[in-house]
Amino acid sequence: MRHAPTTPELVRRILKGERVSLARGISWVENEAPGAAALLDACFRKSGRARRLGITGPPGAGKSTLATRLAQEYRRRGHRVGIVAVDPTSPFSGGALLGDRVRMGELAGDEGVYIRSMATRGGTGGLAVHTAQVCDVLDAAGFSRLLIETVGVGQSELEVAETADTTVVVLVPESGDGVQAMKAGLMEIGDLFVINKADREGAERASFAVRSALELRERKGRNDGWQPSVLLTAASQGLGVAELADGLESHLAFLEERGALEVGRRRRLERRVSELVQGGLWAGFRAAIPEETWRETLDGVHARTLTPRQAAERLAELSRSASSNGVRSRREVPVRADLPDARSRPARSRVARH
Ligand SMILES: Nc1nc2c(ncn2[C@@H]2O[C@H](COP(=O)(O)OP(=O)(O)OP(=O)(O)O)[C@@H](O)[C@H]2O)c(=O)[nH]1
Ligand SMILES: [Mg+2]
Repeated sequence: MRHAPTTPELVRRILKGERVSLARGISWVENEAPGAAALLDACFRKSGRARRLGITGPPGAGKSTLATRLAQEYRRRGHRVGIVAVDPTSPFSGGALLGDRVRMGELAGDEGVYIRSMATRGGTGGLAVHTAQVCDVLDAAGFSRLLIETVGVGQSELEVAETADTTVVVLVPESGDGVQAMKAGLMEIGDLFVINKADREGAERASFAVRSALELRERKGRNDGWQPSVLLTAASQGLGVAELADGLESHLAFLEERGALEVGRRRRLERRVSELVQGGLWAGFRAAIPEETWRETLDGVHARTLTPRQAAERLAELSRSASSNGVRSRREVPVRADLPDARSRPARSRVARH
């Protein structure tokens, strides 16, 4: 493929599962290239069959190793497997990508596995939306199990994990001591828990600590009837991996039987639409405000002559009139003249509505 293909051509090749086209299509999505929207629309219509499995946990817990082993296990069960390794910490996919390539090297040459590393990008949707979009492309291309690996250390990572149908939290024996102090978010998103590196000391104790923490979670009323299991694995030796695949499949079956898979998917789609709307509105809003106005307004807030609420209202008003007058009049919008002087108002009413 020397020349750039047209979007319909590329979509056709992706749906046939052509790897070079898949790589190109995913790059379009990541870079928000001109053809990406049409490509995503076409792929989205063909998606919905794959099961999306989140694999998250602290750095170095063995997520990539486990994903590699899990992919092999799913291959034995007749699935085609996509792995999306998300690295939110680096703006370039340098080190992490290289590391994963080495670790996931065992999968090289298998046409039934596709591995992609993603790094943080700005853009309209944010990382979670991009990840979901890449999964749509892989889903449309016929990969039936998608493993989404992300380091569970911050909000955006939790959001990525939440794009999955089911989520595994990978811990290590040493995590046991810190479970009570562990980020509540990580404990709450897990449908299954894995103590990896069970070839080391303390795996049983860690497993017990996680179970106790999960009982607390249940008492807080977060239980949906599913009892998260806690499994032991030694991913580097492939131990416990078949049991993990069984556990994942049980959870998917549990969700399906109760209609909860579709309820969850609907909720996630709603979130995706909301994020896109918010991103689009923000982009339009920001583009309508000249840089100078933006700066002056923030100066006003900093000097406390404007409250944040007043600033936001004024900017929104300016943005609205700029877009209704069109680009032509953007510079003509009287930036300062039409702003009532905040200082002339009594201080109390300025803050009263916060
Ligand atoms: N002893 C032992 N080491 C393991 C096991 N699984 C993985 N490792 C090692 O742990 C290190 C980290 O493994 P990765 O799979 O890269 O972990 P990760 O969670 O993907 O790491 P990041 O993506 O960097 O957060 C590697 O050196 C692995 O070989 C295991 O079951 N036992
Ligand atoms: Mg990794």
